[in-house]
Amino acid sequence: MAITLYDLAAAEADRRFSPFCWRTRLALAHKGLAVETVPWRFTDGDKIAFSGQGKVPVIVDGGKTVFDSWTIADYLDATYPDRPLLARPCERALAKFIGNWTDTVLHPGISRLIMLDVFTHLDPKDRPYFRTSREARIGMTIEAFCADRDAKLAAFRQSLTPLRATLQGQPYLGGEAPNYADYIVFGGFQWVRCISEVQLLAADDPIAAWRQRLLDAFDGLASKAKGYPC
Ligand SMILES: N[C@@H](CCC(=O)N[C@@H](CS)C(=O)NCC(=O)O)C(=O)O
Repeated sequence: MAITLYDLAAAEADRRFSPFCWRTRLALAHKGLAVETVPWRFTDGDKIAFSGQGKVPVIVDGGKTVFDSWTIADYLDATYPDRPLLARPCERALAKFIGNWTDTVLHPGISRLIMLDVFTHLDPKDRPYFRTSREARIGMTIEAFCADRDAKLAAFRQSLTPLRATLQGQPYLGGEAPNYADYIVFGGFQWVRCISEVQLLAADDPIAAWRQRLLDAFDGLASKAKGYPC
């Protein structure tokens, strides 16, 4: 039986843009597990109330409900040990750093470039909630937060130096093949591709070559998803 994934959607039900849900999508694909996704919007709290919290991703696997992308990755490795996402405890420990860097450096940098694009793509019923909750967090309007995007892009690209230097010397963060660390970081780039026309990376950036490898992975799962060319 397929695993059910509650997956953040924009106004168009097939525009799936959550960086956290993309981690889980790729983790499920890595395992070769069948998935059925359910589009979920920010104001659909009641649809995932059974999980006891209010954020996606949430998966339901038979009788088991699991939420939080990291907990889901652990669950998948424990339950389906073939094709591990993180093969050894030291790999998992290093992936924790990657996750924290992604959540506290990469995602905030991306937010300043695309939060307005997220807002304009949302279902109208989600917009007041999104504006109020995000503006309380950032302390200004979404429009002010995202102003002067071109000027911010150069600094954002510069902030990717450690990622670029790593991917100059190896095809994936996991080495010769992708592991969950790759999916964590890639989720951020896929968030952008699904919701914004901004060109995050120069064409000759080694990070762009890595992103393309992951867009092509699993029969083009990420590249076939609704988004913008990059
Ligand atoms: N730590 C969680 C974060 C999940 C998360 O923040 N999900 C967002 C979508 S990208 C969400 O559901 N937000 C609901 C809200 O802001 O009300 C994870 O890794 O799964």
